[in-house]
Amino acid sequence: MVGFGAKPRGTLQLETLMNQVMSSYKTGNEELDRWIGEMAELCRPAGVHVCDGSDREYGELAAQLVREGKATALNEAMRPHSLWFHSDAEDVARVEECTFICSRREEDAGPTNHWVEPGEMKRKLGGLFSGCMEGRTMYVVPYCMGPLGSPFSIVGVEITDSAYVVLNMKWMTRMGKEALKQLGNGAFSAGMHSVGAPLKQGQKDVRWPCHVKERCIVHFPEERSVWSYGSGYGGNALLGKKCLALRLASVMGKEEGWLAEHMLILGLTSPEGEKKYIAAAFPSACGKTNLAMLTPTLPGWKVECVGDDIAWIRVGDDGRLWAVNPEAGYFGVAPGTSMKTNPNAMRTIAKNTIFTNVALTGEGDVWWEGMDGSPPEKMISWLGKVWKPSDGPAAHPNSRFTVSAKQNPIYDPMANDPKGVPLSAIIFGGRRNGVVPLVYESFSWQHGVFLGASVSSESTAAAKGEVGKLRHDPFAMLPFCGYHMGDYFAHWLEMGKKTSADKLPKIYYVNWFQKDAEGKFLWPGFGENSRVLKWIFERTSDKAPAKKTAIGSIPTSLDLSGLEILTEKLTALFSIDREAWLKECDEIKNYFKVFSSRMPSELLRELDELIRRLH
Ligand code: GTP
Ligand code: SPV
Ligand code: MN
Repeated sequence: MVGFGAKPRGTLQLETLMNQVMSSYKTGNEELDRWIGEMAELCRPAGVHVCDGSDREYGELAAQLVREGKATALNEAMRPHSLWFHSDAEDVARVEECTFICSRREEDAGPTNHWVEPGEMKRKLGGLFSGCMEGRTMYVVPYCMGPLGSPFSIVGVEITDSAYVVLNMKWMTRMGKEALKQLGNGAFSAGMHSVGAPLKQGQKDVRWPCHVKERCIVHFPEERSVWSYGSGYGGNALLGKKCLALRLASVMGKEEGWLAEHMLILGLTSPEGEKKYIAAAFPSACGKTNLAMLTPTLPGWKVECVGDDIAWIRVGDDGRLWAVNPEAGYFGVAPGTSMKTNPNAMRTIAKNTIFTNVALTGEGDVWWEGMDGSPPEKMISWLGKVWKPSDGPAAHPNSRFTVSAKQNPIYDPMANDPKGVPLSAIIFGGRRNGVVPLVYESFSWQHGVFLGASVSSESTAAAKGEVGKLRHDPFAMLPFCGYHMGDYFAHWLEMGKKTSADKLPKIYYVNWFQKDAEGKFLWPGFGENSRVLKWIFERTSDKAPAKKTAIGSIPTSLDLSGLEILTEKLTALFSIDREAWLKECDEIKNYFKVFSSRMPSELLRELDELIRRLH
C-alpha cells in the first residue's frame, strides 16, 4: 500500500463529466452506467470517481484528506497507516427520528418505523439532492455484502460525496472491482448519499461537512434503494450496513424465507476440540463486538469470530440454520475497549485503522475512556480541543474504529465461506440493571421467539437521544427492521416451521449488565462470559444441568473455577423476582398492543403462559 503522502488522482471536470462517465468508464453494467449519469446530472458534482477498491486508491484518498486537514495521519511507528477523524459535534450517532421506511403502504412500515408517502418523500429528496454535490467529487462505490461468489450475497452501489465514506466502505465491504465482477449484468441495490453541503465557487470547505437540519435516511423497500442526506456518520452514511444489510435485507428475507439480523456470529471450541457456532443479538453498544472476539478465561476454550454486527440466516440443505456475516470489517465502539476487556480488538486495530471521534494523544496515537492505563497528559479531545479532565470524556461515548476483519487474530476460518456456518444456539440480550438474570434458556423455538420479541434495553450513545433509558427493542432490531414488526415476529415463527425442532438452534437470553445497590456491575463480564458460553455449548448437546423456572431454564451449576465472586452476588445474578417479573409482563403486554392485529397470537399465548407460571 502506498503511504498517505501520495498524489491524489485528478477528478473530472463538470463539462466533460457526462462524456467521461458514458464513454471512458464502463462499469460493465448498463443500468449502473445509466444511473451514474442520471445521478451526476441531479447532483452536479465537480467530478466523478468510480472506485476500484485498490490499496492505491485508498492511500491516495487518505493522503488527500490529510492534506485538506480533514483527517490526521497517526504516528506511523505507533499506529501504522491509520487515520484520526473528528466529526461535527452534531453528527456522532444514528438518528432514528429522521430514519424512514417509505414503503408504498404505511401499514407495511409498521408502528415502529417513521413513514412518509414515497411520492412525497421523493419530491423532497429530489430537491435536497439537486446540486447537492457542487464543488465536490461524486464517488461511485460498488460493494458486495456477503462473501464474493456466494449466491446469497447482495451487490450494492453507493454514490457518495464523502471520501471518508469511501475509506470506511473499503474495510467494511468487498468493494470496487471485485464487487463489479460479482454484479455482472445483474441488479444492484442503489444507495445515494450526500453530506448535504455543496461548495459554491471559491467557498472553503469545512473539516466535516454535514447538514443537521435537513438530515434524513430514507429507505424504499420495494425498490431496494436508500437515500441518505446530511450525515457522514457510520450507520447513516455507510449504506451497506444498517440500511442495506438490515433494513432492506430484512424485507427481502421476509419475502424469500430467510432472516437478516442484528447479530454477532462466533465459533466456540471446547477443550475436547468440538466446535459449535453461536449467534447473538444485543442492541447497539450492548456487547456484540466484545462477545464475538472474546478471550475465554476458562482454560482450553477458544472463541473465533465470524462477525460482530450482522447475520443473514437461512435454512440449509441439512435442515439446520446457517449464518453468514455480510460485512468484511468492524465498525466498533472504542470506549471500554482495552487489552483487559478485548485484547483481540486491540490487536485488530493496531494498524490500517480509521478512528472517528476518539481522542488524539500528544504522540499522535489514539486514546479513549476505558483504554489501558491512565489518560495521557496531553490530548486533543474528540471536539478537536486541548483536553482537560473537567471537559468530560476525551473520546465521544460513541467513538468508533473501522478496520478490516482480516486483521483479527481470531478471524474464523469459515468466515468467508459462501454457505456460512451452522448455528447451535441463538442468544438474545440487553442492558438491564436488574430483573433479567445472567442467563436462561427458552423451552422451545416459539418461547425463544417470545424472548426475542420481549427484549428491552437501556438506550446507549449509538443513537441520538437520552442515554440509559429503558426501552423495548425486540430482537435488537427496533431501529433496523424494514417492515411491520408484527409481521417480523410471525416470520420468525415461520422460520421455526421450516425444519424439525431438533435441527433448530436452542434460544437463550443473557444479561451481563445487572448492577448492585452502588451501581457496580454484579458480573465481571467480557472474558468471564465464557462461563456462560460453556453452559450454553453443553446445553445444546444436553450435557449441562439446568432447572426449570417460570421464565425459562437456568443453570444449576455454572463453571466458576478460578473466579472469585461473592455468593450473594451469584444469588442476585440468578434471582427471579416474581413481582418485578409480573410488572415486566404488564409492560410487555402493553407494548405488544402496538402491533395490534399483526401481533402473532402464539406470542400472546406465550406471555399468558409466562404470567400463569409466575403465579
Ligand atoms: P454496536 O456496534 O453499536 O452494534 O455495539 P455492540 O453490541 O457491538 O457493543 P460493544 O461490544 O462494542 O460494547 C459496547 C460497550 O459495552 C463497550 O463499552 C463495552 O466495553 C461494553 N461491554 C461489552 N461487553 C460487556 C460486558 O460483558 N460487561 C460490561 N460491563 N460491559 C460490556
Ligand atoms: C449500531 O448502532 O448498532 C452500530 C453502529 O453497529 S452503526 O453502524 O452506526 O449503526
Ligand atoms: Mn450494530
